[in-house]
Amino acid sequence: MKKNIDLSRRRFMQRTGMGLLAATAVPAWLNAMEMGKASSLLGNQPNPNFKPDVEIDLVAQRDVVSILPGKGTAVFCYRAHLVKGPKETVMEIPGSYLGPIFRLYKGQQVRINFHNKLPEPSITHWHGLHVSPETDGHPMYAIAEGGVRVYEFEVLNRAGLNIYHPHPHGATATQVYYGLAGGLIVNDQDEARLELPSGEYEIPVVIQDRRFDSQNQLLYGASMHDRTIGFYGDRILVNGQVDVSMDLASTAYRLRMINGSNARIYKLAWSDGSPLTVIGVDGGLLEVPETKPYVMMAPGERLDVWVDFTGRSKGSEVALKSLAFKGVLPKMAENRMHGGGGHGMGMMGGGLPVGSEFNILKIRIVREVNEAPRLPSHLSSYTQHSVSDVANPDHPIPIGISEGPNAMLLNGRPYAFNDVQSNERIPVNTLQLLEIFHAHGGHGDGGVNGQEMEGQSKGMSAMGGGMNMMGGNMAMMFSMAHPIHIHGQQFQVISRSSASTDPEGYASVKEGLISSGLKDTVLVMPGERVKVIKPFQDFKGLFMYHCHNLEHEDMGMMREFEIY
Ligand SMILES: [Cu+2]
Repeated sequence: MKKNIDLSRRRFMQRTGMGLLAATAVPAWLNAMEMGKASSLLGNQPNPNFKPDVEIDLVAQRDVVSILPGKGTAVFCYRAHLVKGPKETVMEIPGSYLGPIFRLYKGQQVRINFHNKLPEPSITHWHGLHVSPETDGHPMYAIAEGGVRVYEFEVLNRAGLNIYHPHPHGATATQVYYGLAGGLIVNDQDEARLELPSGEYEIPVVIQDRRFDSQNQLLYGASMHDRTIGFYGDRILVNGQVDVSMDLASTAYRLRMINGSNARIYKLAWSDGSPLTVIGVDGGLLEVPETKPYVMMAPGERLDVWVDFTGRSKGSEVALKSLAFKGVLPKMAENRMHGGGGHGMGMMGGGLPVGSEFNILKIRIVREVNEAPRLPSHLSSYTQHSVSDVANPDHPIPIGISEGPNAMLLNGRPYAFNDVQSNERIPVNTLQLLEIFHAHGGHGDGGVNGQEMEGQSKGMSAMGGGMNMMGGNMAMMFSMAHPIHIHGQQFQVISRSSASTDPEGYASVKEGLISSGLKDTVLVMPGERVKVIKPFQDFKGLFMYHCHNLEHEDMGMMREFEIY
């Protein structure tokens, strides 16, 4: 009975959401023009010819929120106000430092007025959205305190879960760490037809790790070691809260998961040994559901997980865990973490070593329901490309990872604005093959073509003399896993070579790497080579690609493609 009410409410919400799309848009530009007169738009005037279906004021500001018992925690956070559009566009997560979840529909015209009220420059990137370079949150558009940037775009993406977060060069890691991040859901008609769990049965699960001092304040250290392996917290937060326990019903749920951590990689599994059912990844629904014993999730990645608690009795509990694994850290750091050499805060990731086992989220069944929607056997259709479709089947665009004590590089070069190399220039409206690999990571075979070798040798000398002497074994000591994120349209992972530098570590994560679906962030294990096919359509200009270990990104493991 309850279920029927929920289902009809769900259909109603879907109808109203979609219905507003068709309704005549009332221009909101008058309102925006008023703002322009009143404040400094810094050349970012709204376009009077742009007719938004949705308009949001988004503010990055300081706040104090309650995370631990006692004293409040000072944070940076996104707060939003819906100026125009369906009510469900902005869904607050009560009490959280996380920004509200935005819910947009494919085809909507969206205007977001971003106000920076932080005491430092910032800019917002829509991780996963296919938008123009001016709208993508490139670091060159960072605005100072008091500044405004107006984003106007059409939602071109298919249904999926995306992220909004800061992208100022050199300060992304700290701004995200202190709280700036939010989820951005896109819905479309193909997805709506599946009638997946929605409303209270669709739950955001944003996973992060943080460290607190004795005054409940966020601790962030950026020692050389922290920068090299990334910064790890010793408390796990879900949706901005610690020790989260959710009271749910014995029915099916859709968990919309984001790894919003700076550096931590999770090996997600259910505590009772049930397999995980994955229905979607970064770029939306898979073709068919996949069941996995566990799933690896790196910073910047998203997962759409189906879970059905039917048959569980009231009072029963299950936890979402991260299981033990190895092989993602440089050998030197991993030995130190697991070697029992102490638990110093700076060196060990606090009391929660990377790859250790811990609970993320407890779920308690508090209501028995005897019905659940059925998991669809077919979820979505999208164009699946093969190498014969790409413009460059024999010359993949290289993304060569090189890491050293204080030098995190791509294709041998640190990030520099407008430093585009010949192999980073890509003609618009083409489909390209890209190969991501460890340039010094074990095979000793370096690059894939001459262009990349040229870049690599420059980078090697930039790192200082010692690195030039590195043979395969020395390089392996620094080799670690990197989640590589490419801005713009999602890509297909078409092949992964099995990593040979650390077979034991690789075996502990291998079954949890998902290669199907559309991705924008892919975890590349030490020694691994990953080939992807990515479209570069519609927009010319500069688009970033970088490591989504945010400490690495800020250290310069970031480059840009110029689409021409
Ligand atoms: Cu990295």
